Amino acid sequence: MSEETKLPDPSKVKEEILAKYPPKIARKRAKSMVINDPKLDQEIQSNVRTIPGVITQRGCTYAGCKGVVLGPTRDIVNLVHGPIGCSFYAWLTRRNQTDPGVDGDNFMNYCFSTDMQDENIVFGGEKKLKQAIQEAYDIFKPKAIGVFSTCPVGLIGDDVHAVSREMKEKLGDCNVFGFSCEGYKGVSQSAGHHIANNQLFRHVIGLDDTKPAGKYTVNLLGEYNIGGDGFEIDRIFKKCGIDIICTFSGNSTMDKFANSHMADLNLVMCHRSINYMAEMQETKFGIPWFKVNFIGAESTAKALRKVGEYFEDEALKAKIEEVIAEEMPSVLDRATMARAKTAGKVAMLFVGGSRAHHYQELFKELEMKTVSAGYEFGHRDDYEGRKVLPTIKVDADSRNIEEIKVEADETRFNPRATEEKLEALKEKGLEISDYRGMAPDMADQSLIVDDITHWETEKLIEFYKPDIFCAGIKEKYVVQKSGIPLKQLHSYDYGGPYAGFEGAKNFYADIEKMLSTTIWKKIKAPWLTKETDPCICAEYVA
Ligand code: CFM
Repeated sequence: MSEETKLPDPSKVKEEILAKYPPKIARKRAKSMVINDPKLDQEIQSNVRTIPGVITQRGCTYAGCKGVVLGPTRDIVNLVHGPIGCSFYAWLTRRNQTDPGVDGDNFMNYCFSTDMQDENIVFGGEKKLKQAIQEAYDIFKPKAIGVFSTCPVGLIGDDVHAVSREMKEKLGDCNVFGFSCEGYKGVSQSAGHHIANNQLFRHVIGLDDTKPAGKYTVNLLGEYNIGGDGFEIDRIFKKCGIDIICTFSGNSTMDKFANSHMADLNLVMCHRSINYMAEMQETKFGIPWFKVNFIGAESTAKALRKVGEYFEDEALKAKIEEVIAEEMPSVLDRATMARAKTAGKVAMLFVGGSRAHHYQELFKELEMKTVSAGYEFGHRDDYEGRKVLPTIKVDADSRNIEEIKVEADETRFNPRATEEKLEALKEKGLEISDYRGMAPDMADQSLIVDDITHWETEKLIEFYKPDIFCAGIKEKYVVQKSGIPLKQLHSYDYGGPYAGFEGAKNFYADIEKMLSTTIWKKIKAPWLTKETDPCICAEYVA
């Protein structure tokens, strides 16, 4: 990178940030704030407890399990066992889209809760849970009911698994299973992803051995159909003639999960939330996996080409090239148009566990610089790559999350590709069973911050003066009050889709618009006066 394009050195601002913390906290936070050198293997402390008292972006284990992984599946009744407050954010507040067709079940617009009261906390809530399962069954006759534990369930010792077993037996034609995903169970929502993967694998995957039709069959793992992203990816795959058996879990159904082990390949989009499923399916059924990214038009083309390489089929490769050639011109036109406003502008991204990496691709296409990024709850492998997995210390918090023992299924293990083939694909640069992580893709001297606090956010905004900040609803108004536009990347601010080719165009347009307005710079807090801020515009003081 040349001198002019070199990013500013954040060492001083890092020191200033840390100086405010008590020494022990400063030492801990220092390990989670790393000035990136893509040539070095730098350790980034992550997946550790948030410091009490700071304002974190993180959510809880229940959020990761119920909200993220199972939430987008339309025909399972997701029953929350807990006080009603835990259900508030589970009801119509997320943006997973789904397509139930004309007469398919769709329970995503409902909110199911046992509404625990004081009396249930004192005397136990299992009886109420049984009644709730029965009631949900009587009204909706669903194929499946998932029972999600909130914090008090673990504290009082209700056995959601025993209740689920009993009710499954009683109901006969409904798959009932529980999740020990109490909010406190892990250090973040990441633990909830793992718990969700385990229970889906245990109770649903492999129930239907029907051989799917289609020459090239894949599952798309870690794509949650936020803002219709999954629909755009489906459109592209369809055009290429590739069949998606099941998406985990955007626009998914129980039947698709049950049949997913029959696919020939697993494509992993969000590594953080679903790598467990990819590994378990590989071990038990012999399905290889590799990492893809459909955020960014170039990344989309790259991912499609990888699929073509994997299937080693000239006709498929030619079809993929044809689709890319058809889609790309309008994407490039839109990018060129947007670049008039976006080139050289500066972005910061702080999102869950994948998007802070993936969206940097779209900013690159807009010729913008990502100066600082981080995950809320990523692990070291999401930053540094899976090569560090053997060196990650398993602490008490991680040990708390069940690691299920999976072995090859004697009758159904069918390695889809030989070792030699996989090796040859690796040679060609396909990340087979691998993920390189975010750090190697970030610029020299960019700042990586894990589980960023509000204090750190404010200081870094002052330092970098970014043109756009990407995060979620909890950060949105604080950032906007400092005069910086905030783009939500969890819900897309009700825009999107942003995946694939059409999605890239939508994103360029939205960012171009956001960078064209000066409105945020004009905002002044009502308590500011001419005396406290002489630059204030007269009309605001009147
Ligand atoms: Fe994966 Fe996600 Fe993300 Fe995530 Fe999430 Fe999400 Fe996210 Mo919000 S599974 S890690 S737990 S890509 S809900 S769809 S947007 S924080 S970056």
